[in-house]
Amino acid sequence: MTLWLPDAFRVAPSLEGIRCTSKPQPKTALLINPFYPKDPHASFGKHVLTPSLALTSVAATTPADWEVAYWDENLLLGPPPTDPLPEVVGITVHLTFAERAYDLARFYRKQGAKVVLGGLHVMSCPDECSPHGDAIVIGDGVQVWGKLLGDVSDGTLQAVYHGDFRKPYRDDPSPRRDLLPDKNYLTTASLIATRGCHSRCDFCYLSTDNLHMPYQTRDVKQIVREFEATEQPYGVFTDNNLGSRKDYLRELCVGLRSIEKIWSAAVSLDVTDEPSLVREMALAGCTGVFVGFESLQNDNIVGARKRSPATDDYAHRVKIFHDNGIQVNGSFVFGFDHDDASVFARTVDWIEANRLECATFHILTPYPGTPLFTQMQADNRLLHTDWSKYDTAQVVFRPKRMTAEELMRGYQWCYEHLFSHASIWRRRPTDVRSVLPYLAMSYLYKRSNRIWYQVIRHQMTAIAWRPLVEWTRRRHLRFRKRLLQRVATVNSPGNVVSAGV
Ligand code: B12
Ligand code: SF4
Repeated sequence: MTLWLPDAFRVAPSLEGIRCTSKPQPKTALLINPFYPKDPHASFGKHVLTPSLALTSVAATTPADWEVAYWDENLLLGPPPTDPLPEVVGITVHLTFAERAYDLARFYRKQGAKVVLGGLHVMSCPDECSPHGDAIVIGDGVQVWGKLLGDVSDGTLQAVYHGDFRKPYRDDPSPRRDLLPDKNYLTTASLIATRGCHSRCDFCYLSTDNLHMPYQTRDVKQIVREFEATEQPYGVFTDNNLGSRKDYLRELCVGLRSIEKIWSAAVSLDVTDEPSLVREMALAGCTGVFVGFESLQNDNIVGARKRSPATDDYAHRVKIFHDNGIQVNGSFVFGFDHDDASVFARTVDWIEANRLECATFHILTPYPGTPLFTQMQADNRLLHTDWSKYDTAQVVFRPKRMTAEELMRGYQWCYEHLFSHASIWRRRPTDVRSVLPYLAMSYLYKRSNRIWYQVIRHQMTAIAWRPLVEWTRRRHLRFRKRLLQRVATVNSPGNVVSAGV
């Protein structure tokens, strides 16, 4: 089935014919999040749910005598600004949009700006990225951005800067969320409290060669202050795994409880080792979790070296979240070596049986620099290294127990099936009071890509969504009161905001 994908979500804005008449304006910097093509199987709403913190974090260390601006090409606002021409253009680079980042770099360098490249792809493939920028930053940009701009002013810009993720994370300033176009996102309260993860799955970017990212936490009071300052009812924790240190998560929940906002976060399933912690999360405003289940087969989990409860315990763990009114957005990966063509129907059946409110599917993707990539390369299983296709929606390697075509078709079938009316209905919450909000979420968020396109294009995201989010927050506050009073049985409140990125 061919799904609807408008050009604006398929191709980046053209840079052809844009000429800049002014010279680079000294001490001005522009930070760009490049365009990437959208997967029509998933909700377009996902891309305006909440911004990445990469550039706002870096922006926070801009020297006081510099001006800094932010541009996200995925907001469909046209080509990035050139008037006045910034002295420095900083671009974040991921493998899926590396080519677009290089196009932007070429364009701005031609106009006379200095281009700095940073981000995950620079970390894993510095040699590839280096020729495209005047400087590259490997690792933490927060550590080096201020110095780098000083070097530009002094005429001593270096080709390579290194930012060490082992430096104390607590010392980082708050991200510059004030630079974000507030009306274009569902929430600008992207939050981050921790860095790293207690696990190191073979396929995860955290396992990239030479990446040393110990698990670190930020000051709870600072996180709470930042969340409050956003004046947004709903926040999204962008942490890789907010649940790696349960004592810290508990402390964070105590801090968040008083501000009466709602939030979602990615956590590993082992937070449910302590059901009382899950309850604390709910009482602190957690309405949804994004959980990397990855696979329902233990041999795949062990093969990927993921620390996880046994798969036959997954259902029980999901129930712990549901019992505390927390929606579960499950993430599943297809194409592991023990997966055959039966994996798709089995996974969808399980999702329905356990009434997961939402799920995201990914085709196994070996990111460069990870053990998975090294292994696939050694086994000659990679089909190509066209990074633009390494977006977890396309098959880039030879699977073991099915063909690449079967894997692709199975992945598409799962999305089509999950967003069908029948599946949405089958996964409705058991509590009748929650059915309507659940249906609203499923239809408005997941089945309304044509509406999302119009909403995004006309910069209506905040206006259209925030009243619904505020309604959810109020429902959640009422639910919290009941949860506090309750001893054993809990009814889920249902939410209309997504259960995580
Ligand atoms: C928010 C988010 C999103 C948002 C916004 C994405 C966007 N590009 O605008 C949404 C929901 C839309 C999204 C979608 C997807 N995402 Co996403 N996302 C994230 C998430 C949760 C948080 C990003 C963040 O804020 N990080 C915190 C910042 C501070 O860290 P950072 O980005 O590494 O930046 C630091 C350095 O790298 C460096 N730096 C970065 N940029 C720059 C630029 C300059 C100039 C300098 C000097 C330094 C610098 O300094 C920063 C401060 O230390 C991350 C997980 C994570 N915790 O990072 C996944 C993550 C980035 N996403 C990922 C993926 C796979 C996707 C999808 C492909 C998933 C899918 N199939 O739909 C899509 C496609 C989007 C795309 N092509 O980019 C992967 C990327 C893996 C990889 N190796 O590339 C990650 C790492 C998740 C994971 N654990 O696998 N995503
Ligand atoms: S649990 Fe998640 S964040 Fe942690 S290493 Fe595995 S995939 Fe990465």
